[in-house]
Amino acid sequence: MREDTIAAVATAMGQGGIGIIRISGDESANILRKIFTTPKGVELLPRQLTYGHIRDGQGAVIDEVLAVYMPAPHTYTTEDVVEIDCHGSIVALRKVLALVLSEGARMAEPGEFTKRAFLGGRLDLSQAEAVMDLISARSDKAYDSALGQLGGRLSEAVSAARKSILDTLVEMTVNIDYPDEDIEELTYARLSQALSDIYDSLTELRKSADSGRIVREGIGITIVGRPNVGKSSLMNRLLGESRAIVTDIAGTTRDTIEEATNIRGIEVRLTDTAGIHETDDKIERIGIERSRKALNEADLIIMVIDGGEKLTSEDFEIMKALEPKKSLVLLNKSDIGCEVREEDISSTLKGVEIIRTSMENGEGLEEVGDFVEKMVYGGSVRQSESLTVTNIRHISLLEQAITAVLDARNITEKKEPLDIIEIDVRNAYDLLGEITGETASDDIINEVFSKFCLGK
Ligand SMILES: Nc1nc2c(ncn2[C@@H]2O[C@H](COP(=O)(O)OP(=O)(O)OP(=O)(O)O)[C@@H](O)[C@H]2O)c(=O)[nH]1
Ligand SMILES: [Mg+2]
Repeated sequence: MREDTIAAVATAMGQGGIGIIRISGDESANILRKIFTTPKGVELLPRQLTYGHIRDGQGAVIDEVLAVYMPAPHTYTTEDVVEIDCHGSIVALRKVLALVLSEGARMAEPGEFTKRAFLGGRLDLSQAEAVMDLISARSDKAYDSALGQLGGRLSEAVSAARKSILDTLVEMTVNIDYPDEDIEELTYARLSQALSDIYDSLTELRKSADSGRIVREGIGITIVGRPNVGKSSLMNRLLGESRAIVTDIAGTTRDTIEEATNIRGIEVRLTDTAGIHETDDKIERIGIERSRKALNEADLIIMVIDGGEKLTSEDFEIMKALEPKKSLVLLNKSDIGCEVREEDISSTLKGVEIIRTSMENGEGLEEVGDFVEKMVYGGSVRQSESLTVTNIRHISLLEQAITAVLDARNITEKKEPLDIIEIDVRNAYDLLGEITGETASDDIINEVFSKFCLGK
C-alpha cells in the first residue's frame, strides 16, 4: 500500500441539498463496500453513480445516498477515489464520515487530496495552487486567471524560460569542462545576449503580476470631494443600489462607507467619504479625518466636483492633495450645466483625466467603467487568454530569479570565469523550478498545501 486511505467532507459544512464525502487511496472501494448496500439487482460498477444506503455495523440505515467508485489512475488524486453524495445535513455527514474513518480511513489534512494529485504527477505545484485560487475566486477575472493557471498556462511560460536557461547552462558547462576542445567558443557577448533575453522574458512575466494583484485582491477606489457634490450618489450608481444616504443637505455623509462591487468583472472595494471642508462640527471633523486616511489607502481616487458651480478654494485644496496618476476627476451634475473650466482643473492636477457625469441621468458612467478597466489592464486590449501571475509565492520566486539572471549578466560583462557565472544561472534555474514544484523541497510543498481548505 503506497499511502493511507484518506477521507473528508468535500462540500461546505452547513445545510445544503447534498453534502459529499470523498475518500482516496487503495482501501476506498473496500471501505465503501463495507458500509454501502444497494437494492436487489443493483451492482456497484466503477464510474457509475449508484443508489443505495449507508449502514452502520448493526445494519441500521444512516443515510440514503448516491455513491460512485472511480478506480486509479484517472481520478482527481490519481488514486482510487470514492465519493458519497449524502443529504446535506451536518449530522448525516458527520455520521457517514465517522463510519468511513472507523473502517480504516484516516481524516485528510487540508489540501491532501490535491497534494496527492501533485505527488501523483497529475498537477504541478502552480496548478495545484490554482485549484485553491479557483475555489476562492470572487470575481470573473480572478476566476479566469485561476482557470488559466490550472490549465498550465503559467507552467508553460515558466518551463519555456527554464528551457532557455538550461540551454545556456549546457553550453556553459561544455565550455567549462572541455575548454581546450574544438567546440565553438561561447563568447561572453553571446552569453550576455542569452541572459538578456531570459531577463526580458522573466520581467515580462513579472509585469503581469501587477495587474494580477488587482485581479486577485480587487482595486480600492475612494470617492472624495467637498460636501454635496454627489459622492454618495456616485457610490449608489456604482453599486446599483441606494446604499448611501443622499440628501441636498451638505454634510450628509459623516463616516466612510465601504462596499464591495464589480466593475466590468473587476472586483472593486468602494469607499464613500465625508465631504472634505473646514468645519467646527466635532463629528464631521472625525469623518473628514477618515476621508483623508481612505484617500491614502486607495488604488484610485475619484474626485467629484459639482460642475454646476464655480470651483471653490476647497476644490483646489483637495486637488492639491491628489496625484494625477492615480486620480480621476468627475465634473458632476452635467444635467444642470457646466460652470467649471476644465483647464483650471488640469493646470492644478496635470494630466488628470476628466469625465463629465450626471448621477441624475447616468451620463459619463460608461466612461468611468472604461477608465477603471484601462487602469487595471494597463491600456492593453483585454485578452482573456493573457497570463497573469497572481500568487505571492510565484511573484517572489520570479523576482529572485530575475535578480540572479541580472547578477549573472553583470559578471558576464566583467568577463569573470564561467564557473562563477554558472552559479547564478543555476540558481535562477532552480528558483523557477520551485514555481512548478520541480525543485521545491518537501517543506515548501507542505507549506503550500497547508493553506488549502479541508476536503480539497
Ligand atoms: N442635478 C443633479 N443633482 C445631483 C447629481 N448628483 C447628485 N445630485 C444631488 O446633489 C445632492 C447631494 O448629493 P450627495 O450624493 O448626497 O452628495 P455628497 O457628495 O455625498 O454629499 P455629502 O455626503 O454631504 O458630502 C443630492 O440632492 C443629489 O440628489 C447630478 O448629477 N445632477
Ligand atoms: Mg455623501
